[in-house]
Amino acid sequence: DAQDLPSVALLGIPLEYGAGARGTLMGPAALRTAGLPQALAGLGYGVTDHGDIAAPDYALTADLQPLAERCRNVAEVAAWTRVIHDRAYEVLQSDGLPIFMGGDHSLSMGSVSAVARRCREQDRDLVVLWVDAHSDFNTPETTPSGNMHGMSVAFLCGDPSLAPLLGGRSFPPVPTSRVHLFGIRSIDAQEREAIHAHGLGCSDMRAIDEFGVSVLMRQFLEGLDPERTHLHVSLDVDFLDPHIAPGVGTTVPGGATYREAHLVMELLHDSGLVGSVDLVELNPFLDERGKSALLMADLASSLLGRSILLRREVGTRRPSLKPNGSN
Ligand code: 5AB
Ligand code: MN
Ligand code: MN
Ligand code: MN
Repeated sequence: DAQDLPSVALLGIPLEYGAGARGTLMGPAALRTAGLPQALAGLGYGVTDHGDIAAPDYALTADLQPLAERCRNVAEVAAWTRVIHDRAYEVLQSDGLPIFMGGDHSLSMGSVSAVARRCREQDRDLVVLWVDAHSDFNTPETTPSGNMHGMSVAFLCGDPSLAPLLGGRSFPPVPTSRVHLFGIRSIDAQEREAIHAHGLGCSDMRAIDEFGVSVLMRQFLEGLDPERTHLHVSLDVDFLDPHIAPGVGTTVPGGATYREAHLVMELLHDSGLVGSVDLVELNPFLDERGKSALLMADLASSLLGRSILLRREVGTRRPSLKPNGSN
């Protein structure tokens, strides 16, 4: 029923300093051009578009100096992380489900840290579902590229070497047991060791091939406390197979199909637990006639209740995952 739907808050984050390829700064504009605000309004949500965050001034201050050698554009990324965190925290205080439209994946250091801070205040358990070809668990010490979009999960789990990025702001690190990586098929050697050592949840592409997204997603969701969980979904374009989503700088073969990706979104929607979303890494400069932008907008619609293309009704498809059947 449309009256029960919360409002949605869109925040554009035109950031590209964390990625190896330029062009993700055009991501928010492309998601709007693909019709994301209209699609969500069409589902019955009240939609507030907070516009794009303006590029902050930056400087390589003494606190960042130790990171400069191993992290590309660290001054720029730090300045962005701080302004994203502050703006996201403001948006989280007005009610509504925020969608952070990137921008490269380093933006999640700002958005998810703000969500973590808000969850602590509201006494909710933050769980992060990282839907990505990569695990983004590198640190300045282990990164093979220096690209900071490959370090976001390590930052959010409290890696001390990355803490200076937030410039004195504090947030509760996300416990590694409350991070689940989904769709992973490209991990660096030291990243793999760290993921095992820290016990992050992981449904990699091998598991998806063997068991299917439905079984894995249901297992993940069944482990969450429906009364306490705030689920943050961080969706990287490269989760998708490059044939259906070429508009990303870090394509990896063997990604999710169109239907697998929609089913993930539909199951997440049915859980009723999603409280905030990142749509990241869309690079319109590399896209083909907007197809990746259109797919990301469509997946966001599926996540919030209905596909633009298939025009199904909200919540009529399958039994709820919630024990009491409310959805
Ligand atoms: B993305 C790589 N592991 O650290 C690195 O696109 C790739 O946000 C990171 O998932 C990809 O540079 C970061 C090789
Ligand atoms: Mn990523
Ligand atoms: Mn990725
Ligand atoms: Mn990427």
